[in-house]
Amino acid sequence: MNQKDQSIRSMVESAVRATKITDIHTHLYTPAFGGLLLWGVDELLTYHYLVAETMRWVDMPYNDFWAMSKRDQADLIWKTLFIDHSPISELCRGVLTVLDGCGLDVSTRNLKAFRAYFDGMKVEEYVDKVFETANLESVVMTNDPFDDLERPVWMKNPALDARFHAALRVDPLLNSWEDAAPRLKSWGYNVDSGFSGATMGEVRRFLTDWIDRIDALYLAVSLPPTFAMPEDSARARLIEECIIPVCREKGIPFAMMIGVKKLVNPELRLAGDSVGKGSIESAEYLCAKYPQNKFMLTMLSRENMHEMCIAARKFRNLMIFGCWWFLNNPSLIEEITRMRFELLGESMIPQHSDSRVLDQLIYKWVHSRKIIGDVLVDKYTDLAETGWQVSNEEIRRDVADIFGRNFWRFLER
Ligand code: HDL
Ligand code: ZN
Repeated sequence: MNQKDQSIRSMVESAVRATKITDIHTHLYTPAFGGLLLWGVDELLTYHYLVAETMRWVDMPYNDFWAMSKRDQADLIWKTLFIDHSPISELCRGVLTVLDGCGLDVSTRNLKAFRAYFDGMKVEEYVDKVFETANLESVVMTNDPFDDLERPVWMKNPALDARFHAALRVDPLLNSWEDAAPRLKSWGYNVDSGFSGATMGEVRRFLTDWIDRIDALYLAVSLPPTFAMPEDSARARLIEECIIPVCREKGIPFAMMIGVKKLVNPELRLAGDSVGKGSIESAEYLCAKYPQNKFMLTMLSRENMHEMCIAARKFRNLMIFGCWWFLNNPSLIEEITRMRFELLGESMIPQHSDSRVLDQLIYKWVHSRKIIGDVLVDKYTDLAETGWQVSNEEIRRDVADIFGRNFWRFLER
């Protein structure tokens, strides 16, 4: 590697390592939400991705697994995926990256010792340690007013840790309106599932109340591959008559997360969802019809990635983000990030962690920083080969943009 290339690599690695990240989509909670915040090695091991991988090796009935204690589940997962078979899947590797990041000696394979480390840890102390190790500025939570455990906490106006921002998640409202309507009614919103009377205005009031209550940075929903706009459906009416006007009035983005096939194997519970190719036309329709609105978009199918980049080239009110869920693997993160830099330059958000367990912030960002950094080295090296000299300040500027500033600027637009 010549001197010029070496200096590019060292500048990029330093910038990528030093830049604090805004993680724009997670399932984490501040400690004020109590047990809703998951952390520690047994939560890491029983994360639903590892459950799915374990159940491929064992023949026990699913319900027997679900009847086990979390510790027994973790023991089974550890034995199956780490001892009986090498932990080369991204999720298993992630567990080891976290343990190593906490300064534990992974070579001992001593789960008892790993547990002792977490048993001695206070959650507030561990939040600080994880944010420092992952070098994070802040995270955005996923906040669901239809969640019976989460809603009561919000109603007591909890004191939030400033590193945790809120996003309003409305899957039940948009994807199961028939069930959501009576619940809204029970909360004092005068709605009717047949959309009669004041229903649309009352749904807008519900959205506004919750955006204000949680100070939501954006409004989000996960959508099936069959999601279509325009469409003669409750979901389409609620999006065009409630979500769009409220988001425009509040100046916040509407984040669509398209491609989830819910519960293809219900016995796997949270691990039972699958993936399907969505329709980019639906996102293009909304971006074109509502130029005053801001839209964020991530999709779950690898086959949607290229058209998502092209749609972003067409609409400056569209911010694409992340290598979501089944795309959050090194080979796909690299492929998608290269495609995005080549088609969009830095005007996108390359990654979010989607962390459900606090500790995952460590591994998801250690792994993604490395991959994104390596792609950036190639891109700057390509420039150097034309004679274009990129400065250290410019590299730090670009990395700050993709690791947080693009998000915050998009919110301000
Ligand atoms: O709907 C979502 O936000 C997804 O990220 C799901 O939570 C999914 O189960 C998940 O955990 N992905 O990582
Ligand atoms: Zn998620």
